[in-house]
Amino acid sequence: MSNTVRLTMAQALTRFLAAQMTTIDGKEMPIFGGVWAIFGHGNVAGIGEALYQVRDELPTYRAHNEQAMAHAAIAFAKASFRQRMMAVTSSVGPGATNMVTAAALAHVNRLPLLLLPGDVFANRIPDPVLQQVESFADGTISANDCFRPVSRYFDRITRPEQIIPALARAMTVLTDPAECGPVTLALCQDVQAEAYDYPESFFDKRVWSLRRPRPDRNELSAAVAALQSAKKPLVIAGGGVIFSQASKELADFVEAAGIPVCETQGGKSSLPDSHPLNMAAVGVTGTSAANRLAQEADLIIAVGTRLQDFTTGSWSLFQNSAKTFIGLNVQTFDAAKHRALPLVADAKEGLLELTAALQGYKAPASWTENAKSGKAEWQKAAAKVTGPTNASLPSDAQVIGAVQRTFGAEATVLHAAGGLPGEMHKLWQAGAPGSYHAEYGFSCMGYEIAGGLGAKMAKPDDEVVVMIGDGSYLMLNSELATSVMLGQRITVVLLDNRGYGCINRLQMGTGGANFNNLLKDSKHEVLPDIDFAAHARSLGAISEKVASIAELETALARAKDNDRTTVIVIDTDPLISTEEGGTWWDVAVPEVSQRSQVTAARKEYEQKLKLQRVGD
Ligand SMILES: Cc1ncc(C[n+]2csc(CCOP(=O)(O)OP(=O)(O)O)c2C)c(N)n1
Ligand SMILES: [Mg+2]
Repeated sequence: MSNTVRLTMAQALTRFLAAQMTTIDGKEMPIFGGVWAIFGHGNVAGIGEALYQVRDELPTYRAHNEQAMAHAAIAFAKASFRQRMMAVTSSVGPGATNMVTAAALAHVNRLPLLLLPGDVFANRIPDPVLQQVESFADGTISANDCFRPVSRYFDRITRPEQIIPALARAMTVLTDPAECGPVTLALCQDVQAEAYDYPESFFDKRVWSLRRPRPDRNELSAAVAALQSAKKPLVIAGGGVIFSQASKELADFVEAAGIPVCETQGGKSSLPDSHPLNMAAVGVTGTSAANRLAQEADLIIAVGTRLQDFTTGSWSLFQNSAKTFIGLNVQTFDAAKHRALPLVADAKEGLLELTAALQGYKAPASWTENAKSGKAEWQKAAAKVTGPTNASLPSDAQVIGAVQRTFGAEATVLHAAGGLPGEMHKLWQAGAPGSYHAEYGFSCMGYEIAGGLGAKMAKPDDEVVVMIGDGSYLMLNSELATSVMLGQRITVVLLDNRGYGCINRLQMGTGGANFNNLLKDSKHEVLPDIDFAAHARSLGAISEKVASIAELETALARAKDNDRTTVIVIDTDPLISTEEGGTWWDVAVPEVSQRSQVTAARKEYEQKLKLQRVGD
C-alpha cells in the first residue's frame, strides 16, 4: 500500500499542477506559469481555497473577464513556444461560457490551455442552482457541455478520484505537439470540496519535455525523391516552425538548396525578414515576391502549416498544374491535406533529416535569383507605403512604418483582428522567431490587450507592442487595468478609424452599400466621439492621443521609458489598405440582388472561382 494524503479534489488538483515542471534552456521551471481566476459560487470555496494553499508555487492572478483571462493564458503559451502554459478557472454558468470563445481560439491555433470551470452539483440535490442551465431532456447536460466541440479533451469530474486519470490525460494532451489544444475539466462544485485519500506518488514532481517525432523512412524517401526532381521548389513556413523552434534548421535547409521561403501569419518570423531567401508573407495578405513564386512553384514544402484559406488564396494561388505538396507536419491531419506527400514529423527533426538526405541538391540558380529580385522589388513597394507622411489621416501601413522605425525588429508585436493583420503580415519586418505574434487562426477581436499581457508575462525582458483597432479595443480592453495592477508594462498603439474599417472595405469590395460597419454608416442618434486616451487613463494606463506620424514616433520613443502600460491613440483613414501584393480571397457574393454593384461583383466573383483548384 502506498502512502496516501487526505485532500479535497480541488486541493489535489492544485497540488498536482504545482508539481508539473518543464526544462527551458537547461533551467527547470514550473510548466504552469499560474492560474487566472475569477471566483463565484462555483469555485470560490473549492478551487479558491485550494489555490490559496499553493499560492507561492502556483500564483493566482485575478482579472476582469474570463475570456480575456484565457486570452492571456493562450498568448503566454504561444510566446513560450508551447513549452509553458497557464490554467484558467471560472465559476459555473456565465463565467464558464465566457471562456468558450477563447477555447475555440486555442483549439484553432493548436495552443495548450487548461480550463477549469466550476460545474453544477454532482449530487443534484439543490438543483437548479444559481446559473444552472436546465435541459428538459438530459440530466447530464450543463452549460459546460459547450466546451466539448472546442476542447481537445473534455471531462466532468463527478467523483474526487476521477481527477487522477483526468489530469494524466490532460497533461498528455497539453504537452503533445500534435494533439495540443484546450483541455476542459469541468469541476462539480460539491466534488471540488470532497475529500479522498490520494496516493502521495500522484504529487511527485514530473518534468515534461517537448516530444520531437522523427520522420518515417518511407515518407522521407518519397519526399526526397520529389524534391530531387523539383525545378521550382518553395517552402511555406507555418506556426509549426516557430513552435518547434526550427528556424536554424530551416535556414540551413534552404540555404544549402537555394530554396526560397514564404511565411504564413503563424509562421512569420521563422526567418528574419532580412534573410535573402525570405520572401515573407504568402497568400491573401502576401507579398508580390512570395505570391509570384507560389503561382509557379512545382514543389511546395508546407512546414507546420494548416494551409488555411488566407495562405492558399482560398486554394487558387498555386497555379502550376504539375505541382506537388510535401506536408511536413507533426499532425497527420495537416500533413496529408491537398493530396500532399505526408512527412509526419517535428519540423526541426524533419528539416534536419531532409537536409541530410538531400546532400548536393540545388534548386536551379535562375529560380533562386528570380526570387531574390522579386524580393528587392517588393521591398521598394513596401518602403513606399510605410514611409513617413504628413497626412492628417495616415494609413495603417504608415502607422506600422512608425512603429517599425521606433521599436525595430527587437520588440514583440502582437495583433489579431481588423485591417491590421493583413497590413502587418505584408509589411512588418520581423526579427527573432516569435517576435511576430499574430492570432490569425481565429482572428478574434479582443485578443489583443489580454494577449499582450500574457505575452509580456512569458517574455518579461521584451518590449511588447500591441497593435489594435478601435473596434477590437471597445470589445475587450479591461485587462489594461490588470496589466497596470500586475506591473506588466506593454505599449498599445490604437488605430482609430471610427469603425470596422476592414469589413467596410470588404463590404464595398463585394458590391455592398456602406452599411453598419463605420460608425457614421450605422443607425445612430448621436455620432460617437470616443475619447480613447481618457478611457485608457481611467484604467490606470499612461495615455495620449497623437495628431501625426511624427508625433506618434516621439510618443513611442517616450513610451519605452514609461513605468507602466502606455496607450497611444492615432486617428487613421478607414478606406486605405495596401494595394501591392495580395491575392484573391473567396468571400461569397450574392447571386441575385437589387443592387447593380452586387451583380457586377458577382460576375467578377464567378470569374475568380474558376481559379480554384477543385480536388487538387
Ligand atoms: C469577436 C469577433 N467578432 C467579429 C469579427 C469580424 N470582424 C473582423 S475585423 C472586424 C472589425 C474590426 O474593427 P477594428 O478593430 O476597428 O479594426 P479595423 O477593421 O477598423 O481595422 C470585425 C467585425 C471578429 N473577427 N471577431
Ligand atoms: Mg476600426
